[in-house]
Amino acid sequence: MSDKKTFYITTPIYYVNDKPHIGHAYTSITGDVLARYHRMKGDQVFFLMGVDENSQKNVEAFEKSGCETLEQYLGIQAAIWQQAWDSINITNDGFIRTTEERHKIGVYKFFDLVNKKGDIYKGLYKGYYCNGCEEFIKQSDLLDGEICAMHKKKVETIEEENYFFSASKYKDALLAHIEKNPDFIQPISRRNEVVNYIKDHFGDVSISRHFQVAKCGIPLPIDPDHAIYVWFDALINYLTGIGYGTDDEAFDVLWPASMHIVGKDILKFHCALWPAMLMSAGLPLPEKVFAHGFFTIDGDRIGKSLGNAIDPVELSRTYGVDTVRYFLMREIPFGEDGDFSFERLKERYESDLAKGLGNFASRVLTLAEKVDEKSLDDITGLDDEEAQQMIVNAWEQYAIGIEKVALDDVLKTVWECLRWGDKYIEQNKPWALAKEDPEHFAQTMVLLLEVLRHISAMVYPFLPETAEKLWKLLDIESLERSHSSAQLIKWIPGAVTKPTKGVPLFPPIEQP
Ligand code: ME8
Repeated sequence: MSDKKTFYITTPIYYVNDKPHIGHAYTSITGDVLARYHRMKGDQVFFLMGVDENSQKNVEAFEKSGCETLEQYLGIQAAIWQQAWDSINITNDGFIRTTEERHKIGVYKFFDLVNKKGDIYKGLYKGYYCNGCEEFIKQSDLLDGEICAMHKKKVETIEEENYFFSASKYKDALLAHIEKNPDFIQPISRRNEVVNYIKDHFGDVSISRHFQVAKCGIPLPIDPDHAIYVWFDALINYLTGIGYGTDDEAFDVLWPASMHIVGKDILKFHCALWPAMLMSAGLPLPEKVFAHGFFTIDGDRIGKSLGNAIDPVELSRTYGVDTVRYFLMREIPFGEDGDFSFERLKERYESDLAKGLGNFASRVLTLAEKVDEKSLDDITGLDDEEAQQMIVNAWEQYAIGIEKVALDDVLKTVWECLRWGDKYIEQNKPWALAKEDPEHFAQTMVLLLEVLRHISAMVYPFLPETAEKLWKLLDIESLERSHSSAQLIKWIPGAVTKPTKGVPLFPPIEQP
């Protein structure tokens, strides 16, 4: 693990017109796994999340909500989203709402720079608008000439006088940046999609809507009858959430972001419009944008209208927070889409968690309790080269997987270690050694406890509750509290001296 550095990571700010579903949880948990990993590594981490409030769809939801004011509705909804993340153990350091004053201050500062650069002009927009995407759409992207391909709904036809951002000025610079920085768009498989979009479709962008149609939003400083278009406003959250315009010192430490995590649906906003805006304002670009695939439910798109959205908070109440986190992280193959089904969730709980991790931990801890306490830190004569190498290799693979955000691969690596441990137990039969050769038995258990200690650290970013339970059973301090995490990946046989058996980590689930 490298020297301490700053790691600033973000998720999209979600619309609050409904409560979170497992698709949002997937992005948020991905961010959390990376944030926790970097904290464990000793980096200075800032993990920003938030909510996108200046959107017409929030206004529509408010009108149906029975709340007295939009402000009241947004306040209730913002709290619901933050609480949802707390309840699935998401450790975001900041939470930004785009109706906050600090956001408005930063947006004005940013707009001023872009305007002074000569990149804002007034023009006529004639075309199509999808409320679901909050986006102006080209006819060539519509199905049957009038249907949004993403939301499967009829788009609005509009003709408006709007303010535009001269995004096309930055087309060549954007393409050059992507060419020069092969890591900018991740996974690589998505890069061509963005390059083609920039070459064929990227042009000047309307960045305002008249308040008569927008109904909400931050007034445009140069024409207060207009609201700043939601995407132009929303993207700036990545700056205002860390102090842009209000706390320059904090901002300078953290910007540019190490990584924006987004779903594939909003990749082009983050890899085309956003960098063009930053170029115009003279700010450095984020290091990476990672776009993940989408979850379907039993093969269908997740949607309010389909009535199939699964609440991650309720799901966690039934199956456990770590189960939900594990399942979502394990089920989507790197860069692809994945499907959610309760059958798969239960299968993975049984095979990977109860029979896999839970069983291995219980075997090791039950046997270890039988060793005379004094012998557990005696490592003379320990033949552990193969185990040590296995763990060193696993950490290497782990770090590579994290770097690529191939989190399912990272988990596969951890489960390889478990399998190695299970095989070691089968081959060395410690229960027999306990009777025949107490010294060899103690050495075998020293080795297995060290493997389990490493596994507990490896699962921590994904399964924080389980890791905490394991640390208690292993009688080692929590990584977060101990701040000695640089020691983490070292092979230290004898580190565990007072293990206890405890209760099963993954007991049978009580069905609802
Ligand atoms: O687009 N599978 O907000 P949003 C995986 N406010 N991830 C999913 C998903 C699914 N089925 N459904 C949603 C917006 N997501 C804007 C963002 S950022 C400056 C502004 C996740 O509430 C995924 O991360 O529609 C996707 O990009 C995001 O939720 C869209 O959330």
